[in-house]
Amino acid sequence: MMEKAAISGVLDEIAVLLELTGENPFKIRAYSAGARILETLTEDLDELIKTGKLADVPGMGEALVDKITTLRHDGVLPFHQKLKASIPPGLLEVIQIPGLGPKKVRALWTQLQVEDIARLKTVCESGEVAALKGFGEKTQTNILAGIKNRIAYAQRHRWADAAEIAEPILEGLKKLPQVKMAESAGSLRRARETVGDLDFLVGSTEPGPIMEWFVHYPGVKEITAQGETKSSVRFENGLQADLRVVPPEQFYFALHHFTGSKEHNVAMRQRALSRGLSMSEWGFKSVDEKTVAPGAQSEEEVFKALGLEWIPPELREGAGEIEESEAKRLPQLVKLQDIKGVFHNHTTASDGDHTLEQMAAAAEKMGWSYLGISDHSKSSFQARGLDESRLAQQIEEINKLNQSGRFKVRVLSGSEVDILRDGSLDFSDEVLGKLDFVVGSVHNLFTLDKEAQTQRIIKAIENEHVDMIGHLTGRLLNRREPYEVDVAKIIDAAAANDTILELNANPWRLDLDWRWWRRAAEKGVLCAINPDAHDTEQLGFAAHGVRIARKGWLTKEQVLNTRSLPEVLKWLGRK
Ligand code: DGT
Ligand code: CA
Ligand code: CA
Ligand code: ZN
Repeated sequence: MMEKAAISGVLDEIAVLLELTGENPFKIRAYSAGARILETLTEDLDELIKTGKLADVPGMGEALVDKITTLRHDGVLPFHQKLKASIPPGLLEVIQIPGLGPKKVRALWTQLQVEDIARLKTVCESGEVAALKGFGEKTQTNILAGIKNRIAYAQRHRWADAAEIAEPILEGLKKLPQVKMAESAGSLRRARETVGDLDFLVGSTEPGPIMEWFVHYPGVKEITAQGETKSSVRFENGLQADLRVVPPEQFYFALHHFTGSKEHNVAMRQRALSRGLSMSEWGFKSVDEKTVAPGAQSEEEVFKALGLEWIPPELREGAGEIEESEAKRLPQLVKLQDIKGVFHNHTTASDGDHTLEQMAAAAEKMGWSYLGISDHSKSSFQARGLDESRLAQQIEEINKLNQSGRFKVRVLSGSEVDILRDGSLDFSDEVLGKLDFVVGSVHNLFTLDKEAQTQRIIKAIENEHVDMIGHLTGRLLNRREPYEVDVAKIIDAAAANDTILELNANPWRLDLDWRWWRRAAEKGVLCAINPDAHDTEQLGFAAHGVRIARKGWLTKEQVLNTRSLPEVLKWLGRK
């Protein structure tokens, strides 16, 4: 059974589709009118259908009654589906651009073959749109701006980009004299890989000046809402931010609420209710209104009032964290300070920007005791991958550097060796055997079918020289989807062969995804947090990796590079 609102949505879409196909205006109007009538109908729809009285409603023709009846009962309408299939799917996106109605889109489609946004952009840039009757320069410029905003506004933002904007704002807020406490909440605080919008929360009794400061913050491009205690702004890159100011005594309840997630909040609220408390962003209220509900001077106290230990924000996804907290079984999450070194980094020998020495010096500055170098192998020619003789030369250089005693950090010689189509590796076992460690990675043939891709990687996992698998799914956030691979099967194979799965800490990748790690660790798979640094600065990506590892419930013990150099060497020599 389809809801009334959904039915009227379909009718509206039919009207748009008809207009795109160039149907006559009366027919089009009948559908949009039908949608309006349906929305304002006060009588029971099923009753009207059953008694045949729907046809008596002014404006309802027989055709409309039929279609509404079918939608109500079946939830789909063949007429609508056929109509939709007759139109390039991209056109429905084109029509979302501000200023483009069905009539204009039809002109673009029939005269300039615009079937999607990409083509629309091309014909705007070439000036063909301006030349079209009824369009002109100004319309063309507006369409281009609309396309640009659409991309920027629709996209979620990678965590690192969002954090870069959020950090100075939070610091600025904390310095305002009226501010008692301030925090970032929402998905940023929960360490999601991408962030929809920022959520700032402030405790204060004097919101006015705080709001003023916020909406005039440099970099704010647009104020989308300004109220007494809540404002929203948009930045240059399309990211939006909400600021809420609450009285200090409500702050920790609001912080908890706006940190989310929604699923976590729902579970917390249920737990509160079972204890006679209703819970909201304002605080607790006793349901019987006889007992006094507890307040909270910290987030710990919010949890404590419900018999729980404080739950790290990274874990608040409604995935059993409340049960674990109740049982005092929450994991001791890995910390950045636990990291003692990293594997998988590149130098100028392949596609890195800094030399071996520069990378070693930078690793030492990070306070690490080992640095793995794994440049590309020969098949990755576009990344200037090393062949056997250049690799032998690099091993020699690394040995010399280690012996020279110039750095306290021990450099480990490795390779990010390409996994070939059939799962064999770009170097022979003999060559691989000379390295301190080996990362096996897929860098091509992303379109292999799932079964073939999975078998390919499993074969590499089974190679005794392969210590870890790099960026398992190949995803680039907002840019490239992961390729098809059976992650559950890979996890089993990694566990069975004592092969590590990398947590690639590049903020574009964060691959393997946090959603898999708890399961992987439970199966006994060890993690390595790998910056995959292509310059000295990117060694700092390790922090992103640690954040995602925490989000994946990982403890120090489950991450190889929290171990000391001797322990790591022992592990690498395990086979
Ligand atoms: P985002 O912005 O899409 O990356 O994700 P969040 O989690 O930051 O979501 P947002 O900004 O819409 O809201 C922030 C938090 O506020 C959210 O995580 C939980 C809380 N919240 C918002 N709407 C609701 C709701 O309808 N119900 C409940 N229980 N909590 C909500
Ligand atoms: Ca948010
Ligand atoms: Ca928000
Ligand atoms: Zn790679």
